[in-house]
Amino acid sequence: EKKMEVIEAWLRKHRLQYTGATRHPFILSLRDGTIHMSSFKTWLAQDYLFVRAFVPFVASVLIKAWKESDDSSDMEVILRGMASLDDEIAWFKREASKWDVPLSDVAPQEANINYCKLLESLMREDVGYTVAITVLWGIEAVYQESFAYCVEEGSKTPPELKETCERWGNEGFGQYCQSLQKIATRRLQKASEDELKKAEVTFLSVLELEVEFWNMSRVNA
Ligand code: HMH
Repeated sequence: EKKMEVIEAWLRKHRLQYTGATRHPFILSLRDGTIHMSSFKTWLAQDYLFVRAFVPFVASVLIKAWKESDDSSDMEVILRGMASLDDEIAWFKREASKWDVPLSDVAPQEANINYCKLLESLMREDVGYTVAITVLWGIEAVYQESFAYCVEEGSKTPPELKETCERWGNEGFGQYCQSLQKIATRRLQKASEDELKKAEVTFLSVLELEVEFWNMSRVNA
């Protein structure tokens, strides 16, 4: 009998938290077309700031892969993900100008600051590759699962917001998340009890921070 993979087991154990992060009211409103443009604009500006902080985090995971990984293809997966953030930042700028969202004077809100603080703490040298790659998977997987829900059959997402959903809901991004999950699974299989615990706790923090992040865009928030 095959032992259940670590991530598979976590997703069962923390189903509620995972669903909370991937089926948030913001995403439900994007899918059913009731989203307020002010919510979307808040998310857009805050996520632009988040992605700028996310780049150095991904770079730190790349460095850990180079130092600690037993498989040279890990680095290539991470590098591809990092490279696509270049295009992503350009997309945020275009999208923001389309909606008249001035990116130059947005201030990060508390939820965003807290999330970026977690990223920064994980960039430290004493945080191992296993924890870091697991977190990278978790962060990307939440967006993939969330936006993929908005591109499914039956979604009533407004046409002008479809491109946003496609960005994280497309097949290629799904494949990237699968690759990250495969790497994380491989590493977690060989991890110590301490590393496993730290990875699980940090994954749960990511889920909470994602919920808080979506909450910023609540009407009257
Ligand atoms: C808050 N989580 C947040 N923003 C993102 N862009 C992603 C995950 C995926 O990159």
